[in-house]
Amino acid sequence: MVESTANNRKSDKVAAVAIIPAPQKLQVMAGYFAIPTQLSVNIDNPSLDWLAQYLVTEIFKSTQPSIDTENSPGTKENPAIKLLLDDSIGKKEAYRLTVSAWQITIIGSDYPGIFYAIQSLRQLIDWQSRSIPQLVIFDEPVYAYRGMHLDVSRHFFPVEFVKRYIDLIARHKMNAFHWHLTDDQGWRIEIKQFPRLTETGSTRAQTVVGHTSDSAVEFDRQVHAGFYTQEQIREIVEYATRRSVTIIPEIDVPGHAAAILAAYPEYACIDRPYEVQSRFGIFTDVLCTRESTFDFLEGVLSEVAALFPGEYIHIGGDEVKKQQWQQCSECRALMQENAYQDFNQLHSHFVKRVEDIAAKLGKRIIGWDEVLDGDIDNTTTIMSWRGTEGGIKAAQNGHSVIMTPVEALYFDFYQSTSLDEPLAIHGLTPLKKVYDFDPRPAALDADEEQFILGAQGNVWTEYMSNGAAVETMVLPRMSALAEVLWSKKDNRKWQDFLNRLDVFSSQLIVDGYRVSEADLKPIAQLAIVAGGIELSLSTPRPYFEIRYTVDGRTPDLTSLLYSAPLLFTKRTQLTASAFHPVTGKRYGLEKITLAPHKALAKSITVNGQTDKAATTLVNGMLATDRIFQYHEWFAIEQETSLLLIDLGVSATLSSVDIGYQAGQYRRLYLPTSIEVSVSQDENDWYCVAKAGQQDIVLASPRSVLEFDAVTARYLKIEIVNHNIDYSEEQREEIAMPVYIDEILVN
Ligand code: TNX
Repeated sequence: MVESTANNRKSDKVAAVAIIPAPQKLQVMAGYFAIPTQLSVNIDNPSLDWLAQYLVTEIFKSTQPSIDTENSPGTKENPAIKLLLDDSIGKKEAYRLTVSAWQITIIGSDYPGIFYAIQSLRQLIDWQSRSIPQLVIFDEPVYAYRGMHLDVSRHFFPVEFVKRYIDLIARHKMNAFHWHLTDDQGWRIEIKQFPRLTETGSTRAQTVVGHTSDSAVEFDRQVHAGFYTQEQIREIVEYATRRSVTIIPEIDVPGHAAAILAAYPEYACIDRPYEVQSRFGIFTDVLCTRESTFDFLEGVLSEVAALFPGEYIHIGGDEVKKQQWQQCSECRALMQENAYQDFNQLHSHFVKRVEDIAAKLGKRIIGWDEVLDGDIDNTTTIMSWRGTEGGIKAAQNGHSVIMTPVEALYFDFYQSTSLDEPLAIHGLTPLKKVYDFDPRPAALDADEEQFILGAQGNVWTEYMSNGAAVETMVLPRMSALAEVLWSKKDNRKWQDFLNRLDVFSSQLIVDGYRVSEADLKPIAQLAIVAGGIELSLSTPRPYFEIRYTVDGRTPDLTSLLYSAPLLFTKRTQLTASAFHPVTGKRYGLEKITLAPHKALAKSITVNGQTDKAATTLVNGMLATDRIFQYHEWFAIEQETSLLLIDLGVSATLSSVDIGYQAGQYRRLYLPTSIEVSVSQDENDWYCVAKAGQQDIVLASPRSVLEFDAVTARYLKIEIVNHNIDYSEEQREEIAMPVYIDEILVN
C-alpha cells in the first residue's frame, strides 16, 4: 500500500490531498506550508489546552512546538497553528481548516470540531517533504452517531489496546465506542457491590479452538481471564473524552448471561450450577424475572452509570431464549399477573424494568432490535442488527435508531473468499459492501429518517484473540463506514475512496496498525454460458495485474496473465492472485474449482419441493476447496432428504461425485449414507450406487460414486443424516445439519 501511495503522489497532484472521511468542501491552492523545526501553537481559551498539547505530542512530535497564549499570527520566521472556537461556523462537530504559507488556522464550532480538524491536518502532512498543501476545508458530519463496537467478553483486550482502538475511532472522526463488557464467555467490569462478577465471572476454563460449530470441537485447555478495574475504566473514559469519543457500556441482559449466573446463580430461574462458557453461540441461560434480579441490576447499573458520563447505557436484550422462563413458576406467575400472552411481552417487561432503573440513574437505554418483539415504549433507542427491518419499524414508531445490520456492518465476517483470510465466524462482507451501505433505508420518509442517528460497525471477537486480529478485521472496513457516516453522498466515489484509502492506510501502517489487504485480492465471478462456465476475475484496483494457474500452484509473476473472461469446458482448478504492478507483491489466493457436468444448471428438487438454495448444487462450482460459506453449500436438516435431478433428456451416466467437507477452517458433519438411483420415467428406479458411513469418512472431502454406464433422465440422491450431538447451548442432544455441495453428474 505504501508503494501505490508514492505512485499516486507522483502522478497526480490532487491525490496528495487524501482525506478520509471525504470532507464536505475542499479547495486546494498552490503552495505549501513548510513544517519548521520550531512551531508555535496559539490558543486563546484554556478549554483548548489539551488539544494544543495533543498537537504537540501526537502530531508534530518530531518538531519542537511550543504552546503560547499570546495569539500572535504566524510569520515566515515564526510559523504558527492557531486554534479557535466559534459556534457560528457550522453545526455541532464542524470545523474550518485553513492552511496558508505561514499559518494554519483551525476554527471549530466546538471542541470535537477542532479535534476533527486536527485529524484532517494529520492526514495532510507529508513527512517526507515536511509540507502541508495550502488549502481551505469546511467540514461537518452527516450523521450524529458514528460508532464502533468491541466485544471484550469473547476475548479480553488489555487497557493499552482499548486505547489504541479508541484512537482509531477518533482518527476516523467517529464519536461512539460501544463497549460490549459482558457476555456468556466473561464478565469484564469491576462492580464493587457484586465482587463475584469478576472473581468468578471473568474467568473461563478454556476456549474452543477452530470453529465452535465444528463436528468435533476442540479446546485449548487454557484459562482465559481478565477484567477492567473501575480505576482503569475511569482512565479509559478520560482518554476517550479527550478524543471526542463517547463510550456506551453494554451490560447484556437478560440473555447472554452465563457469566453472571456462574457468579450469582440465585438470579437464574433454575437452581443448578452455571459456568462461564468456553464455546460460542446462543445459550438458554437467562436471568429470571423475579424482583431480586432487578435489585441486582440496579446495583450493577448504578456503578456503571457513575463510571460512564455518556447519556446511554446499552442493556443488550438480544438472542433471549425463553425456555427457562417457560419452566419457571415465578416467571409464569408474572405473565399471568400482567395478562401477557407470550414470552416476548415478558422480555419487554424485563427491558422496561431495566429502562426505569436506568432512568432513575439519569440514563437512557439502547437495546438490540429484539426488544421490539414485544411492546416497548419508543423511549428506547434501537440498534438494528438483524438487518435493517428492525430499524425501519423502530423509526416508523418514533424510536431513535442506530443501524448495525449484520449483512453490511458485522466486521467479524470474512472480507474476501481468498484462502489466506484468517478464520472468521462466517459470512462475507467485502469493503465495497460496507461502502455501499446507506443508513437511511429507502422505505423511510423524510420525517421518519430523522430518527436514524447513524450507524456502527460491530466487532464480535469469538475468532479474534488479540489486538492485531481485531485491527485486521476492522481496517479498512471502518474507514469505509467512517466515510458513509461523515461524508455527503455526493462526495462519496468508490474509486476515489480507494485512492485516498491507500494514503490513509499507509499512514496507519506507519503508526503500527495492521490493515487487511483483502480489498486488493482478486474476486471471481461465474456465469453459466453455452458450452461451459465463464469465469471473470477482477480487483478493485484496476492497475493491479491478476495472474492465475490451473495446476494448483500458487501464482507468481510468471503465471498466466488474466485479461478477459475465461471459458471452462472441463473440470479445472483455478488459483488466482493479484500483483502490484511496481513491486510485484502478491495479494490473495482465490481458489475455485469449476466443473461443467451433465446436471449443470438442471432442475433440482428437494423432498418434492423446488428450493432456490439447492441450485448451488448444480452451479458448476465446488465449494469443497474453499473457506466454508453458507451460501455456497446446501444444508440437509432432515434425517433423510431426497434430491431429484431432471436432466431434461436421457444421458449416459456412470458417476456421481458429492462434496461434504470444506477445505479450510471448518470440520463439517458428514452424511451417514448416500444412495444414488436413476430412472428413465420417474416411475421405475434403479439403485446404482451407495456409500455408507465408512466409505464417506474415508473419501472425505468428496465421495465419487461410480457405476456401470446406464442411460437415464432422472437421478435421485438420498442423503441420510443421523448426526446428533450434545449442544452446550441448548443443554440437550440435537440433530446437526450436514452441508453438501455440487453434485457432479457424469
Ligand atoms: C450475534 S449481534 C450476537 C452476538 C454474536 C454475533 C456474532 C447480537 C446482538 N448478538 O452475540 O457475537 O452475532 O456475529
